Amino acid sequence: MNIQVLTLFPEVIDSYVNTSIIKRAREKNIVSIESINFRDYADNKHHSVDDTPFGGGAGMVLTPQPVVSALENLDYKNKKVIYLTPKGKTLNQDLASSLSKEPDLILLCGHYEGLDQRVIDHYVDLEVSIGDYVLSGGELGALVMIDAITRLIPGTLTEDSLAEESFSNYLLEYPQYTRPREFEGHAVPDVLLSGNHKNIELYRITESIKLTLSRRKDLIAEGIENKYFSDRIIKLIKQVKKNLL
Ligand code: 6GU
Repeated sequence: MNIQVLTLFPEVIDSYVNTSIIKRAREKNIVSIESINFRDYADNKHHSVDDTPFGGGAGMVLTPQPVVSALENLDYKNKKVIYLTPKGKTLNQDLASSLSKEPDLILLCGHYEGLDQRVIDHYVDLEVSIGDYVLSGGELGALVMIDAITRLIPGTLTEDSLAEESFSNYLLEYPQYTRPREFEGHAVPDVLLSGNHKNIELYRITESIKLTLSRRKDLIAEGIENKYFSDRIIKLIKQVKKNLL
């Protein structure tokens, strides 16, 4: 997959995508990520990219020309253009999963009061938000999307770690422990030290179900609605609800 990020702050994007799992995915050529400063496409002497809003009001609006020139330079017609904005469709695991199958994404980051509506209307395919709060610009949204998408592309993670993750199966992940066996008087659950893999698996699924029922009942309801759970998991959910486990 190729991801191109149009931003006034490319260094913000570059710093995070040169770290950890995304860095490794780039090195393995699973994903290419390029940040582009659309200020470089401003055709005025001062490389200015914003102006006051027609009709008045606070703040500045990004002018269409630099953004559109940058998009044209990127052959945007053959790519999915996404604008990061609090007005967009809220990112979730399903949206990340469907976007992870796109060959080419262009992520457009606004700043100030955002983009001129004509750019959104005529150049943007999808508007995405990362949650119900307002950020100063789209860069954090773009990075959140890049992270969520990259880890879903085959080869980035091992099959096992992907399957075990929260949300990938409508259940929050079970708790993890490592050495030492006892820390500040708190012991690791005995079952994890038992070496009995069937019991460990049952303990983990049960803990996942308990945690999800207490924190995110909506995920369980969604998993049931999408007929995601096996008969065994459904039975365990019922038992946990009845306090039998
Ligand atoms: Cl993607 N951008 C901005 N500026 N604010 C947001 C957001 C994105 N998602 C939630 N709030």
